[in-house]
Amino acid sequence: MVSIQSRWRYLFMFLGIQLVVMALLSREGYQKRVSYFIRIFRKPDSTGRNHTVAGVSGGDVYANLSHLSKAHHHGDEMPYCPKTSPFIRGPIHVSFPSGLTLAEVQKKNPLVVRGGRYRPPDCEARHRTAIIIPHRHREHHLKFLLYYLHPFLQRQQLHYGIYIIHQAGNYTFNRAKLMNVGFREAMREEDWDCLFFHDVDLIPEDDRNTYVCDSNPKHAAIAMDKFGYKLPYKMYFGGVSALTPLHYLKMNGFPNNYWGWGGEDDDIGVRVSLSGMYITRPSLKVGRYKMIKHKLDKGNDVNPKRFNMLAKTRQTWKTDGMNTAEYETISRQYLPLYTNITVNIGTEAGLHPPSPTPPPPAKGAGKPAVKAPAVKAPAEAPAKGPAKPPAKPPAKLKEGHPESP
Ligand code: UD2
Ligand code: MN
Repeated sequence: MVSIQSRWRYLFMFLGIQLVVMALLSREGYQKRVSYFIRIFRKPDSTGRNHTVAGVSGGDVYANLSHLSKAHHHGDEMPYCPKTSPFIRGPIHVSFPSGLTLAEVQKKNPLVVRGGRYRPPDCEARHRTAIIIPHRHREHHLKFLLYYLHPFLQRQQLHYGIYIIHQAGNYTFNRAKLMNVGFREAMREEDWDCLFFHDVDLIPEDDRNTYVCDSNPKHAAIAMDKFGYKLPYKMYFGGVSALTPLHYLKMNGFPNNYWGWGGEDDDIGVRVSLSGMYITRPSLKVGRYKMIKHKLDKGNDVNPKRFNMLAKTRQTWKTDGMNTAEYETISRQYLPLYTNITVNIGTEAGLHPPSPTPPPPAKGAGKPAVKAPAVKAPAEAPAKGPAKPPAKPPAKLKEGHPESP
């Protein structure tokens, strides 16, 4: 039998234990409940977590990076960064606000040092990646790319450097040859273990698309808005690709002879398989990019010879590539957000083509006055004359993008 007094005692004890248990559980439960309500009512982008904007999900590319600037330096004793960075979040919201300046980009990236270099401040990076960007007259695009790319790479805890390879003069643009220049110039500076060859107008939309190399050449820009976020064709290798120095040398780099728009990306894709490698890709969900809308640039007309050249890649890849890339470095500038390398890559007629109206040979001179071209002239006649000094200001950016010819 239990007396009424002891019944009350049991009841109080029972209530007491319940209170203690509730107090212990409530700390975590309370936090969860509060954060649930915050998530429901917060403004878009206020926390940097993923949210949905008009059906496209994406977070702020700068979210949660600010505490890095307070991180300690441990000198030689720094541990390796984790295999998967804790900053990786997934989809990134990409938009192009007017009025953005390079000074703002610089302010938002306090840990980026001279020449556009970065190392994680609190751990030893597992990967060293150089970004190579062929460039001419696309400063507006470059500003947006830098705004997104710097924090994107920091989220991945990479040791990285950004190189802009700027084609000097107004002669026809040559994207692939500029990549060869970028490879040589970047490797001259640091022992990069991976190189990302990157169009200036492509903004990655998911930070799980890690800028590290695979065992084989990787095509990273697999899903672009301009192609409806689908791979346009199986061998497509344009936009953004990643190769180790060994991959690059194994396929003799990129071709030097594609002047103007088109074909060079397919040639590079063919080189990958001709040299006994294959193309790897991230998933369609992760390899997503937005291309800043534009028209075909002045000085980058569609290359009419591209199909004929592509048909011959098997015969040409060993004799046209990294082993024959000739150029002259005009300047190397270590700017706050990138290294700018301005380069003379010559013309189809060579690095120092003969002038169009050579002066008559001096009387009694034994040798011809005109120097032979430094690079073997192509079999077909050049489409345009040799490089002229810049006569006009940079072509203005135009809106819209042509249908891919
Ligand atoms: C496609 C490919 C690109 C390349 C090109 C054909 C995509 C996303 N990209 O780009 O990788 O194969 O076709 O050549 O499909 N550039 C300048 N200044 C110029 C011209 C070009 O900086 O005057 C650079 C810039 O980095 C640009 C890149 O070259 O992103 C490719 O040129 P594009 O953007 O005009 O060609 P697009 O978009 O058709
Ligand atoms: Mn483009």
